[in-house]
Amino acid sequence: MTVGFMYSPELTRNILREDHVLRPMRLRLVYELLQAYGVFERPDAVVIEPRVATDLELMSFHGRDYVESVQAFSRGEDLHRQNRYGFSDWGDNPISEGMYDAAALAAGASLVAAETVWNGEADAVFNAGGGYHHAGPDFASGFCVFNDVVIAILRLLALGAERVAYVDIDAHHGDGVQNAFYTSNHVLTISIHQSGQTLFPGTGETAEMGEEPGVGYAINVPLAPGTHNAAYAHVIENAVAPLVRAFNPDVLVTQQGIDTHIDDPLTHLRLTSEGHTSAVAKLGSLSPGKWLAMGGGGYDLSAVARCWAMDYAVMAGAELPDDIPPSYQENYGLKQLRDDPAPDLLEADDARVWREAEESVRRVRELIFPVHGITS
Ligand code: OKP
Ligand code: ZN
Repeated sequence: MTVGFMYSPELTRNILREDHVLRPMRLRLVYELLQAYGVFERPDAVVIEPRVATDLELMSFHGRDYVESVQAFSRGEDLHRQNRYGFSDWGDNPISEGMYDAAALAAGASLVAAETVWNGEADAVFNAGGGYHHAGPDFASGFCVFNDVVIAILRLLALGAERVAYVDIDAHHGDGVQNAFYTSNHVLTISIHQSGQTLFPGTGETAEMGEEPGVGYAINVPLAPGTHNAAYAHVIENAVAPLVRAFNPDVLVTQQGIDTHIDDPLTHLRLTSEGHTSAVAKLGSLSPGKWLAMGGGGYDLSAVARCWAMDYAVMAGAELPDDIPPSYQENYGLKQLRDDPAPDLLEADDARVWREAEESVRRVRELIFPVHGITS
């Protein structure tokens, strides 16, 4: 079992705006935590250097005009045109110097990760600095400039993959990836998220299920605010896992946003490290031996550092003791790797969490399972 971790200090540098909630230094926290635990001393745990994606590679999904515009904006040119492409000084997608290079490097990292997994040089690779699932062909959205996920999946298909399963456990709906493959039956997209009724980007209802010939190959599992480990495990077990098994993918791609965490400032889900890593472990058990894992959202730095380090440990089969190594404790003040159990919800809130989770499972089983010949 060889497991890669995409890393270069360059991936941690681009500041979107001083007050922006997405802080690229979070990736360094993950890397240094794994290093402090000595994980990279294992012969099977390898750090892989990313490269910058070329314009041509970016244009496998994005329009030429968009790619060239992002390049110009990044140099401070043509800024009066930025609003057309989803950018604004005050909003989710501000323009920063070096934005193009950072987004092209994130996409290049996902390409290297995809190629490494497809070639069999590694059984699994984690590109924690990727997972920009909202970007569209001609616009930036939700902190995402280039959709490295779509670009990586397109590369897998070009290399010969016939079936790619994409499972997105970020708290937000993976709309950009879903839409890119909405009419395809070669890419199964599954997104589990806080319902669009209460969270950006507002989409991701169970009724969004793909269009010919992709009907039944886009799956959405919306969840109520307050959703906790137990309800989350229930939907993975009863809606997601049977579909991935029946689809029998050549490659598994996951987006492991950790903004589902109870401490995340942007969402209202209540997962702890236990709920998140159990979900990742379950998904990993469905991998056909080729697993491309990506990061995604995650805006509480402690949750990001600890949970993504644990994700990589799951992938590499490494046991991490709960006591965080002293060197890391001194630098960042984190002491304990795993979260304590979350406090219980009020009874009425818990009832709503279960009702909505069960309703989403029921709808997926009713609408989607028959397409895949799963009887339940
Ligand atoms: C990105 B990812 C209203 C606020 C919306 C955007 C959140 C993007 C999340 N304009 N904020 O999926 O974690
Ligand atoms: Zn998110």
